[in-house]
Amino acid sequence: GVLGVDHVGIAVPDLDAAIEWYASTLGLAVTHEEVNEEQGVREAMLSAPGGIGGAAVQLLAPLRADSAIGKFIDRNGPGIQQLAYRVADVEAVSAALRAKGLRLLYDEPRRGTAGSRINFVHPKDAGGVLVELVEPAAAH
Ligand code: V0V
Repeated sequence: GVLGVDHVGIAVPDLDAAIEWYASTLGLAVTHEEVNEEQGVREAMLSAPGGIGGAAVQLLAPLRADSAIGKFIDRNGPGIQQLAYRVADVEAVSAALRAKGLRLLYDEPRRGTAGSRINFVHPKDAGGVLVELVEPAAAH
């Protein structure tokens, strides 16, 4: 099942400007940064140094105008785009939600941040929230 909230994803037009804003305003630090070509994003994970270790903030900037984040910003402007729940087994949770009639966006999990495996529930089947399921890469 769901283990907790992993991260909150925020669509931003300019990743470097957003990283600077979160650092200087809220004191959040980047723990991971990468480009995900398949998802069309440049993304950064942020957390509070010495904080409570809660959910991360994921800043998502579009690589292309026709990407999910590009379209989201076009339609809504910058803002919260998704809520990601951590799961131990993304296939099992996806199957359980499909069995309840929810639409999962992918037939098979795709690659997410830091080698994780991800899928999404369509926002129209989740109370208007784009729900991501994220199975982290195996601990090493
Ligand atoms: C669209 N809608 C949303 C939404 N995006 N509602 C809440 N939150 C969002 N983020 C609503 C929209 O206002 C429309 O409502 C309706 O859904 C449109 O649905 P659609 O035509 O089926 O789809 P699109 O073209 O608007 O695309 C939405 C979806 C797309 C969710 C299908 O964004 C997608 O494929 N997302 C999954 C991939 C993704 O988000 N990648 C970026 C993050 P009305 O107007 O009809 O009422 S990558 C990531 O998170 C990584 C790498 C990671 O965490 O590791």
